[in-house]
Amino acid sequence: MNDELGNRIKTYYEEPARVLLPRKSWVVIRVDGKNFHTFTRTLERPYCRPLAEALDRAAEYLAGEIAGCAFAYGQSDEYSFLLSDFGRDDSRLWFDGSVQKIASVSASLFTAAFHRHYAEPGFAAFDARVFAIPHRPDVIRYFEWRQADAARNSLNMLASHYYSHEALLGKSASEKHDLIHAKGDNWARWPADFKRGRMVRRVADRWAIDNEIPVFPRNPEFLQELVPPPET
Ligand SMILES: Nc1nc2c(ncn2[C@@H]2O[C@H](COP(=O)(O)OP(=O)(O)OP(=O)(O)O)[C@@H](O)[C@H]2O)c(=O)[nH]1
Ligand SMILES: [Mg+2]
Repeated sequence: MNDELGNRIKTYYEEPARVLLPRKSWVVIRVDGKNFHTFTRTLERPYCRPLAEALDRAAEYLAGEIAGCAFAYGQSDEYSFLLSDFGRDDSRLWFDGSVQKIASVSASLFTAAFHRHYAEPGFAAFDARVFAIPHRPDVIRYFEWRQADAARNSLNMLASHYYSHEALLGKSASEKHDLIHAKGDNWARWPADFKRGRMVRRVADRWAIDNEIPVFPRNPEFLQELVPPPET
């Protein structure tokens, strides 16, 4: 009876909700702080390094757990992981490409690792989404897009450090730069990791943080070398 009931539940209800990612594709997992606008309210602005470092440690840990992880890129309250199953015909995607399993395990491992390294009170949570990108140039564009977001976020954070929300409404990026200059500061002089984001990548046999990554479109070979080539 119990087997029958279990089979019924599984075949009627659980299996139809099992979504699998395609094999032989690039896969991105993006983990993002849930409601960090509120969680970070009391943290240092425009850039809270202990927060960034706890995110880095969590990303280092998760990169080590993900089968076939190539690298991870992080900025603001998010980290994106690139993985693939290329080069090994017998290999499977992480969790056989099960969307629910990958997303839920990524979010929970990242949250647990973040809290191990982040001592402040408060309870952070992260969501995760996972998707395949079958077209290699779009994998490169994906990371360029997240890095452009890092530049926009850091400019907004710095501008709102000096000006009210109302004073910045409708202002273009170059107007925000001018307003920051008027306060004697300069976005360009802020550290690279604040403006461009950070990377977790393999150095020798271990995962390491890179705080000095280039602007991707200005150094196209940087991502070209990190994104796995397609299988032929
Ligand atoms: N104080 C501080 N806040 C930061 C820093 N980095 C990121 N944040 C905050 O993190 C937020 C991230 O924004 P989002 O991910 O778009 O929004 P969210 O509030 O997390 O909402 P959801 O992601 O939709 O759950 C920003 O609005 C900032 O307030 C930092 O270095 N210092
Ligand atoms: Mg968020």
